[in-house]
Amino acid sequence: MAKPVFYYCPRTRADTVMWMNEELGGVCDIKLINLKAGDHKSPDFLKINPMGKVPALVHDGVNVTESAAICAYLADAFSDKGFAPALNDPQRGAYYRWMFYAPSCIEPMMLDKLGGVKRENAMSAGYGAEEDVLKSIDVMLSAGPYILGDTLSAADIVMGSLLNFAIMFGAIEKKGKIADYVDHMTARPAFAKMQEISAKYAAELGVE
Ligand SMILES: N[C@@H](CCC(=O)N[C@@H](CS)C(=O)NCC(=O)O)C(=O)O
Repeated sequence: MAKPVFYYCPRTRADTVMWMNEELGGVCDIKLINLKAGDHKSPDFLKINPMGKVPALVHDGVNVTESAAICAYLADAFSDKGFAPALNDPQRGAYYRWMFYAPSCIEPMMLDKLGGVKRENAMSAGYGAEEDVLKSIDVMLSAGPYILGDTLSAADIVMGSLLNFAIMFGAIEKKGKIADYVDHMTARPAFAKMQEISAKYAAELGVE
């Protein structure tokens, strides 16, 4: 199998995919995209991701964009590493559920909160209200130590990364189960390796 090519810029959401890549043992070839220099709006990159955003991945002629989708894709492409439950495993439902919950509910809630956006109608806001999201996160973390109980999966990388960002930016308070979960996830060697790589490339690109 050809190596996936991962289009990466440090200090962005692409760090989530870099973390995933490190968990898998560095399975991707890295292509640096310098947001400061506008590489992401070049005609060549826009063919890969018309959004002009990182991260992106190209593998076997297929373009994959969206951080969570890329993490899920890599977990399946390297299924021998055990980051995704098998297709016939009932855990697959919870795996998909929380993998999609991160970008479709937690992130919009977080961005609305940080941007001071008030949704008048929780019924039509995909995430409902902040307290609904916090209650759901509490349910998600009730089995522990991972989303799937004893089994670590790519959903934890996506969720661990997002909750870590949410705490860093002040969108979610660091306390209780969320604090324990984020501390546990960010103590992983692959997280430290990602941070090291991100810092190295950030210094190289002058985006500290
Ligand atoms: N939903 C996308 C969001 C990607 C995204 O917004 N990336 C930002 C960096 S964190 C970006 O590339 N921004 C450049 C731009 O929009 O010009 C994902 O999760 O991958």
